[in-house]
Amino acid sequence: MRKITVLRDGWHFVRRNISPESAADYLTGGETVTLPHTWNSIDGQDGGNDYYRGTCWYIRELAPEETSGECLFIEFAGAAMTAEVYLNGAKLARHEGGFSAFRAELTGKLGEKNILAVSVSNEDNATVYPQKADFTFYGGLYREVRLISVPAEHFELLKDGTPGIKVTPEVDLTAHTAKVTVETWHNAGSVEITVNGETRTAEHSATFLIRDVHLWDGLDDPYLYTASAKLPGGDEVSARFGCRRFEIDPQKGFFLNGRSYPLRGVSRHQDLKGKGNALLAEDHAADMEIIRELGATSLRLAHYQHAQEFYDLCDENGLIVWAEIPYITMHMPGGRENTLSQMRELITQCYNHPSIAVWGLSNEITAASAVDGDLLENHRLLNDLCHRMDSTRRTTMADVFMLETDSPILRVPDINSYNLYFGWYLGELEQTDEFFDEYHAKYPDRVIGFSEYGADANPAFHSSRPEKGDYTEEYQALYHEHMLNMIEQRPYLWATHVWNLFDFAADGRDEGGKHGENQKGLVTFDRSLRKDAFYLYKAAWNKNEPFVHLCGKRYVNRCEEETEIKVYSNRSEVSLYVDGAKVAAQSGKTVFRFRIPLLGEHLIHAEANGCNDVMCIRRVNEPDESYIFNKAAASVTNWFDADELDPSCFSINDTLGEIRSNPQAGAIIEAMMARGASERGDVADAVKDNPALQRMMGRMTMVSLLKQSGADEESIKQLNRVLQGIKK
Ligand code: GCB
Repeated sequence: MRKITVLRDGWHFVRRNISPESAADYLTGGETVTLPHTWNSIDGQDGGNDYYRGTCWYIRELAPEETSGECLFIEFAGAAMTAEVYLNGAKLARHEGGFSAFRAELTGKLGEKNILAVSVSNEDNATVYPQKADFTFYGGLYREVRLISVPAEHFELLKDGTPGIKVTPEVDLTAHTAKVTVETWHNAGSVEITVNGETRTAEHSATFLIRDVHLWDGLDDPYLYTASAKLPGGDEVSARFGCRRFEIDPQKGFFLNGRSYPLRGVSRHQDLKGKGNALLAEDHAADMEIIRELGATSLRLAHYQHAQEFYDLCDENGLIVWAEIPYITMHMPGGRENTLSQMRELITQCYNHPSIAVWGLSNEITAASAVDGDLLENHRLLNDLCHRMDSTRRTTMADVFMLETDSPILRVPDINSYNLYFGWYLGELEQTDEFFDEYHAKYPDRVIGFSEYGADANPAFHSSRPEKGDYTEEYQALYHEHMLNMIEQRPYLWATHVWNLFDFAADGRDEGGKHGENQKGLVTFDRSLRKDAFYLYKAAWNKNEPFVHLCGKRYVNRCEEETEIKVYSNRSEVSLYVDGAKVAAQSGKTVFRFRIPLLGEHLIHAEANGCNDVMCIRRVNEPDESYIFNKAAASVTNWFDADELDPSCFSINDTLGEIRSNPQAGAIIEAMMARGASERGDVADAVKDNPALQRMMGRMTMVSLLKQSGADEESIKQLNRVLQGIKK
């Protein structure tokens, strides 16, 4: 029999590096912690890019009853980022990669007293990914640690954290059958494998035929089967699996079980305000509830392997998943082996999940690296590895917007996707539409998707004239209205994922009124508030729960004679009531806009097929300053147009490219832009020298770049004065 003991309590935590020999000294006194645990739950979320990245230790004495059994293994579900495991001072294992599980064997190494000491490090280095990315690299034993006691004859436990059983269902939609191959790894003479009530004895693997198969059919019916395997000595493993068929067409997008099934969804990071990445099962379940409410069909689980509990939830709830490794932003020549081992572990550990459709090779890897031979080779090796380990799934990668579409790197994965932030960081919303139209026209036979898009919003900020870069809830909503429409008109996009479902920690960021947070979430970091844009997607995607949502509930004080009331709903008719009287009704889809005069304080009520929502707004005489992030810039809208400019000299109306072509003017701009990039965190700072990005920015006027960066009035005027002093 297999016995699993979760080692939750009784860990002694040392917040610095110590020698393994001295670990026992820390069993008394000091800090005791309960797992899951991270040491960066506070300093990794408060901005400043100054969270502790170093080595810490977790020490625990194993009780005799915990170590019983013939063979004993220890399993770490996640140790971020590099871990070394010691038993009574002797090293048992080292593991590089903070997101995959690994195990070590304790059999034959146990003594009378058993002291387990684990060093965990999230220190920066040049070999273990991720090293440069827009999220906090929390350190710690942030998932469960378990002791697994098994008989002498047992399923394999060490190799790449394997579950010991691999299930491959192949569905024949016409015959309505599934051929299910079950492979196992063990040290016994034979194994009994059972699928769907049928049992076979085999050396290692067996094949079954399920007739009249019950399909795993996405959100509608995510039916799961179980395959189990048992050794004569009693050790047993099992895996749930789903019988489904995925197809991806360059013209028609994604197909599930032979029917068109557009993958429309969101990305998720595994962290939570105040807890970091040390999530409990209930935190994962609560996130899944929000995803179900949204009605997404797909999730991109970025940018690394997520917890097994979460892939399980995806299986159970019928989500279709993009899984990936943290090969991100910057290629490290010394990191090749690590990308391969992280991919091997991802596939080994996640293979059986029916929800997973694609393996992601990398994310924006050319943002801070050139496409050279080494980077290409690394991708080819990863791609081949995926195909060798899994012939049933496709590979993909998330390309950075400035990667040329004819770059050879795009030919490596089976299918591609782009992360595009036009209308947020750079450029206008419509450039997204143009990008995909051009790509699809140029490469009609290539599958293309939209792996990231989003805009930051702090729900404290509001405006009736939302603009790119203002961090208002209203601009985020407008941005997503555009994107939703763009996507609906392009069914060939094989998958689209909003960046991000939740705000998340990026300790290097300091913007939009918050420190250390990326605020592109549709829901706040603590999950307490759904921003308006959340309801836009709910209106478009959730087919089951009728609802109506009034936008702008937090935008109470409005300084205008007439105001827009915007309603998101998945019903086709919406009625609007002001102070109890019906003022309008509208038929339509998803977004309903009304305009009403503002006289004083009003009770607004929207109704659609019995669903209701209410809010209070009021007219004020002065703009509510608390709604404005960049007060200085907002108060001087258009001041510049009135200025008299000398056309023979430079001004902020010139493009960045024009200004740069002059050495004197160019040097001033260079220094200013470097400062701006560092406020947006590590990644902005690292990519600022990318040639394609520079080219794209070169075409924009200085004034639009400044507006977007949130520069204040005095700095803008000052820069203009300086530029006006430089002859063209
Ligand atoms: C990206 C990255 C993601 C960032 C995001 C952003 O392209 O892939 O990790 O968080 O942009 O918000 O800038």
